[in-house]
Amino acid sequence: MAQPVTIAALPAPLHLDIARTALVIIDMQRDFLLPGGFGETLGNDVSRLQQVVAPLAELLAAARAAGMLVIHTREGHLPDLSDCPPAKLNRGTPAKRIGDPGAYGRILIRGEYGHDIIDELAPVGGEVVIDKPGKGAFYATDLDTVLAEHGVTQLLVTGVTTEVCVHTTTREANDRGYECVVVSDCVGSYFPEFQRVGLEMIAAQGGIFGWTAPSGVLVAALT
Ligand code: C5J
Repeated sequence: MAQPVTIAALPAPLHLDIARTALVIIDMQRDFLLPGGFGETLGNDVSRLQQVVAPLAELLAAARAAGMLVIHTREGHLPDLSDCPPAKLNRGTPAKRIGDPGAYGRILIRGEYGHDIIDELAPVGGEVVIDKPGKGAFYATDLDTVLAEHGVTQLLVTGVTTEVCVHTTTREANDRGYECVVVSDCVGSYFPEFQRVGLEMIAAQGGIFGWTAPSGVLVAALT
């Protein structure tokens, strides 16, 4: 296990205790990332999320090599949609809704091909997979318990989308007392403006709910 280090981050350097840090990979699911999937049916350019895959795969490899706890999350629902509030299910006028048949099975339904994590970042034995019905990874999950069991106090937050599930999870984690580093090239948004502002919001006001740093800094710290 790598030793504690101080990393260059925004808004200020951060002392990172790698033995008490987890890599959290949010919702790198086929439904959000693959051409023809749910994200694209909502009118989004999924290539913007694809840019995250290579740097995140490199960071994941470094975290695994360092023996760091790795946690993957998946946004989705039970097949009967009993855990999907009508306020979420009926939102807007999308071409397809959660639970409808899509290019990769029923959209955002647990057990379907599209709900699962892309091949490049597939969990390996022992890695925790948190299935979450909401945007935040703490709501209606045992994530907090898992982190406490492992003595984790700091999180490297990655995944998609920056302004939705990454932000919600980071804000919740911050409120629960975790120090969060959002890895700037390992989070992605369908909207370039949201990506830029979403990252700026985290580190503004002295790091109002976290730090940001590029993956190169973290890979170097882990190796
Ligand atoms: C969204 C997510 N954007 N994982 N989900 O609906 O950010």
